[in-house]
Amino acid sequence: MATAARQLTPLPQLSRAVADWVNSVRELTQPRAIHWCQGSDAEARELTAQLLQRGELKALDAERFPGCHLYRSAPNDVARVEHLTYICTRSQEDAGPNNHWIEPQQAHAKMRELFRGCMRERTLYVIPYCMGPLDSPLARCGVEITDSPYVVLNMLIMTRAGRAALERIAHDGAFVRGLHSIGELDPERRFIMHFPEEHAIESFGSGYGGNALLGKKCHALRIASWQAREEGWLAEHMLIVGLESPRGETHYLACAFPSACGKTNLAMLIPPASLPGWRAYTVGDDIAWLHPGADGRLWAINPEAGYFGVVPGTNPETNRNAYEMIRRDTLFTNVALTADNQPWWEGLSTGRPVIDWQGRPYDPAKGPAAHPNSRFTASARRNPSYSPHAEDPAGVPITALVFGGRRREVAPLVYEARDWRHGVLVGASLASETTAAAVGQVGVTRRDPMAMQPFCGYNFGDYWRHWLDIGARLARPPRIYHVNWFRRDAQGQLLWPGYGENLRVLAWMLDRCAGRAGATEAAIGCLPRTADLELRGLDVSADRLAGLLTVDAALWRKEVAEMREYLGRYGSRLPAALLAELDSIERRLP
Ligand code: SAT
Ligand code: MN
Repeated sequence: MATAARQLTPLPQLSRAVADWVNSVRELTQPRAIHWCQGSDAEARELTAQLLQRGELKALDAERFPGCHLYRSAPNDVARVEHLTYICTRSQEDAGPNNHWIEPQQAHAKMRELFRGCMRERTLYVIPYCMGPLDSPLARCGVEITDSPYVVLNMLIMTRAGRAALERIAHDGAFVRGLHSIGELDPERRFIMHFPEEHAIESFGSGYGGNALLGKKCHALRIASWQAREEGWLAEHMLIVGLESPRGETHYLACAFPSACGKTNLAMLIPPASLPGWRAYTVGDDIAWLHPGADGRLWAINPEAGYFGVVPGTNPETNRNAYEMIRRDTLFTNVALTADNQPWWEGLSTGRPVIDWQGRPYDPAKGPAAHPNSRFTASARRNPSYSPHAEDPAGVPITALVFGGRRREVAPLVYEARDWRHGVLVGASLASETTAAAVGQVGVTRRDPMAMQPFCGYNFGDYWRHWLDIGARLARPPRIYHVNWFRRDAQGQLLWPGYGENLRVLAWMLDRCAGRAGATEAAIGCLPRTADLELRGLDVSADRLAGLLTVDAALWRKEVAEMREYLGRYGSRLPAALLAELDSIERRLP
């Protein structure tokens, strides 16, 4: 690789800033060689071959999974580490109660000591990348420096990386600096630091997902949310899906859910056979950058070029598109293996695991065969439902915004906010039961406003104010909804079948936006009556439907009180408008 490195002399017009930064990192980290990523297929093939040779990647059954590989992370490095993730702003108030904070000079000093000499014997990879279509004015660029070839392989799939991005950086004159080293993968020496005021990221000691693929959560959400406030747009943890109705109209929705709550499945939704004439097109599955357009609508791009999706549960019934997509040219992380070298995970009805995600003989007593947060990395272009408009430089116009959480009770299947301001409160009120995507206890309810709790790069109080300001700039704002696919009955049974059937709820929203569907007004917003939903071919009893659509006033009083307590933590930074909205809900509750 060291020789390949020399082939790409940094472009003559390469911004001095990139060259100077790479030089200063080289002096600090002392790598054996430097490799400038070009983004070619040949480069990805060569890197893959090296990792196969070093035993860090394993080729999967070439007949049934052509071009697919398995990577096993360190067993203590399998998810994001929110307790080790910091926002380092000069003033702690700017990071807010929603973030861990360290003073920036102190953070830099701490990280400098960790990075000092850490790449001796290693190659330093320079990955110039563009978040968003290369020709989109809404796209923003970054450069990640890493010593992990696994990170490079992922970034080559997840972003537009290489020479073209470097050219765009030279043209833009700006980029986000992301410095990453796996260090010794020691959880005691692991930190993910963000410096929004400097548009910089420093990540040490983890090689996994959101901790290490710096274009994703670190740049496209934490730093971008800050950039977005400076520049007048929104960086959100949202999928973007286009729905074509039997009338032939296509509308786009952007939907926020916490990690591992089914964003990828919803983005790739397959309409049920009983709803003929509908089609779904994926624009993005995780992150949306939303810009007010000259026409008064909100326009969205997906900054990413691939999917880093949860594997367990993926099967032909839950997500046929993903199931087909990951049968070739896919990088699997932490799945199990069958005797004939096929990847295996919980939720598959065929095959049998013999080797678990840690490479040990599979023993059910030791836990699941695939890690619950095992992932696939696949190019978006391989998705059968990839939208023909996913790469439009202007993005796609958003008709509705949807917030969703994983709640056993309280939140009904769906409700509609009265207006933008109420919608911002609905987003700010989002709460969800935790999943395996982050280290920590699974299944406890926590507040996760806009599904951005782990990802907002500044004080939530300022962020909600920014949301209100954006709404004020939109002559034709999207309507805002809240959904809960995860409501359960008293016995703990899920009430709603989910997956493709979710289209019935989305179709109601789009009909509402077109002024075609009815609703009933409740204290918390508007809900569909059973008659307002298209239920043809759906096997859900009237009792269960009633359960899904009830608003329990006593539970909601408690919810409102919890919200008031939660919002109170933001003190003077909290926009008064949100409290006024909360008061108005409380007044309406019977
Ligand atoms: O590890 S990632 O942050 O990329 C995945 C997720 O938590 O959504
Ligand atoms: Mn996510």
